[in-house]
Amino acid sequence: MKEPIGVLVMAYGTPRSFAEIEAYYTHIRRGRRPSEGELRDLERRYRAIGGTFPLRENTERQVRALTDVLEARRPGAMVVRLGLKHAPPFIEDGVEALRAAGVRRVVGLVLAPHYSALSVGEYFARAQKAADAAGLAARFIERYGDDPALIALLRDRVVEALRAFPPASKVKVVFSAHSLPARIRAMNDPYEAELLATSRLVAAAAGVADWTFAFQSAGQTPEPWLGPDIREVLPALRAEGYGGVLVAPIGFVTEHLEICYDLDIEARAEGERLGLDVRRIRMPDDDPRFIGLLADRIEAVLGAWE
Ligand code: FEC
Repeated sequence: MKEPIGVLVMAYGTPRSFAEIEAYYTHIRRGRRPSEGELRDLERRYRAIGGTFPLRENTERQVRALTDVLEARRPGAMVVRLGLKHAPPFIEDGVEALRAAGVRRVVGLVLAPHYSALSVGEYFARAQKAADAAGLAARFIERYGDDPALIALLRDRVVEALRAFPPASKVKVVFSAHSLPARIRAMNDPYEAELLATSRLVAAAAGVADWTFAFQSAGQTPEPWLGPDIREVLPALRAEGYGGVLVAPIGFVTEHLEICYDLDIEARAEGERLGLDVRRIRMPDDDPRFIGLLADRIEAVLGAWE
């Protein structure tokens, strides 16, 4: 029998408990320990979302759903393992688990649809290094932010959320994604163009002419980050006479701290202060259309490889 093909699903990762927050934050900071104040602030944000770490469960549910779809399509032919950027099981652990399962070829993907050298590129570099060390051949799915299935899913999520606003309200759709250090502009990085392309495609499919794009969740480091930040955009929209804002966080695929705190708590509170009704779309999560498109992309890589 031919050996199975490995699928390495990579995602950001989150702590499993409050005791792990410091190690997690230190890992995000590439080994630089955060100050006491920064640590307390991060703990405060996790407490504000109910003292939970929803990203872990959500990522695991997505991986299970993908495993089931691949198993149904190619019984016994694929082994799926998770590898996280900043928490165990790390990307390197995921590659090792695939090697131990007897695979020789690995297809890697990140649960983030848009490519940047500073985000997805870093996942790939670590996975490639681990695959090289383990003697595995690796290929990667670099992006899927313009996949028609993702656009259709996001279109439906935008349309359903817009319908729930009171009929007379003037609503702006704000597409958003995680900010990155502004130095990516000098690197000719595709991140911003890919985010705008997704925004344009979803807006056109949903028949939405009134939209804009904003970044969110910029890190607390001294260097400049990409903007405008969503918190700056809200007062300007209020001043332009908008009564509602629908945030569509297209740079993410599930709920986590940057959604549940930065948008659902912080941006919503800022909206309330301004008299703006701030809402957001439901995330793709384990919707069969989202999981199906990941499986399609994996099969396309295999088709080109076989
Ligand atoms: O729910 C959770 O526990 C994790 C939520 C979470 C996601 C996420 C996604 C991305 N990040 C990206 C880039 C950066 C850069 C820095 C940075 C810092 C943090 C901190 C926390 C955090 N990130 Fe994150 N990110 C999440 C959480 N991120 C917590 C540290 C405290 C803070 O700054 O708020 C800055 C590093 C530094 O300080 O040097 C850069 C990017 C994504 C989206 C793509 C992806 O998922 O990989 C890009 C989810």
